[in-house]
Amino acid sequence: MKIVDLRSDTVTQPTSEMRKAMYQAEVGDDVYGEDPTVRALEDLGAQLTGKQAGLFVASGTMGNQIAALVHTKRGDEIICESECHMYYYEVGGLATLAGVQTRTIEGVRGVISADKVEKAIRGDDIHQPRTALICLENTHNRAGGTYYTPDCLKAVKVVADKHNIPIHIDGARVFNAAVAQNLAVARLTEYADSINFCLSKGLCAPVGSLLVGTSEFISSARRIRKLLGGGMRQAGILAAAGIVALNTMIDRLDEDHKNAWRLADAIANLGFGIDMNTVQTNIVLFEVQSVGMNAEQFANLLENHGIKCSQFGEFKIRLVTHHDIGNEDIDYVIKAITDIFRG
Ligand code: TLP
Repeated sequence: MKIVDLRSDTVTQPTSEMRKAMYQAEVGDDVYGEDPTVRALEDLGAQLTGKQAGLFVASGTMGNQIAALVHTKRGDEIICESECHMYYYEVGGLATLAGVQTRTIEGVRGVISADKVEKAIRGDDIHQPRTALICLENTHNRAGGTYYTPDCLKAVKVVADKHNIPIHIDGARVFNAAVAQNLAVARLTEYADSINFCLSKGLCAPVGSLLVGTSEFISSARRIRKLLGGGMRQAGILAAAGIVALNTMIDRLDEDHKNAWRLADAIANLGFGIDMNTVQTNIVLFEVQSVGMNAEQFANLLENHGIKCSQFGEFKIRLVTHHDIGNEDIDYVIKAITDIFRG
């Protein structure tokens, strides 16, 4: 049976150019700082995002948690959106690793406003924790791949500077945010003190993320990465694929966005619950309650057609488009969902 895997863009296979680059990569012991391919990837990531330095980490989760550990002390508080990945999906790492508590704010389609951020910042009061970090997610996964504009980021930065609080961006899919707005990614990273972005999602590298920031931040982050067991040795084998990802896979994200839109439009026309305003990049979130099903039942019916999805709550389904999904796959999925809808 045909399989169409829309669970996530993390399922993407490395391209043949990546496999070749991995085979040929010049490597060394990266803990000694001697892997030229890792160095080249870190420099490329820093340059693209307009930051001084970069650090290759095993995953987006590791990059985000390292950022929290560098920016905060135990007992501090961080401000973040109520369904952001760092809070929702990182195994309680903020509490167990950094020992911080979260002050969550509900965003509008995942975006938190400068005004709400400012209201959540703690005052100088002996009873209260110190607000040590503001975390923003761009694009926002659970909100449906929605993005922050440079203006929104700038407004949060003004507030952050006023209170002397750093900003970390979980930019797992920040290149999707940049491509969707037709912007250089540096326009979305300039207002952040640190950014983590994933190579292993829509950009198709097999493993890894990059954490970028000032040289001082990255040298602290490098120590924390070692603490977490993330000091990898001949990691250039992996970094080589990351370089191909950054050089060749960014612009094509637009195709994924177009496919997501086409899929979402068909789903909307059938009468499923979907907010088309959230369909901004490569994620389609919709409700199946309106067709009298829950997410599990709907996912099982999709599975009968060989279509894999993610359940995002009792009635919500998430479909993610990516490099390994072509136009004909989208046609196939639309037909299957139409058949399911018509019973
Ligand atoms: N997200 C995964 C799952 O963990 C939900 C997915 O399939 O979307 N930040 C954001 C915004 C993410 O979406 C993810 C992964 C991460 C961080 C973590 O990246 P990894 O999986 O590399 O640790």
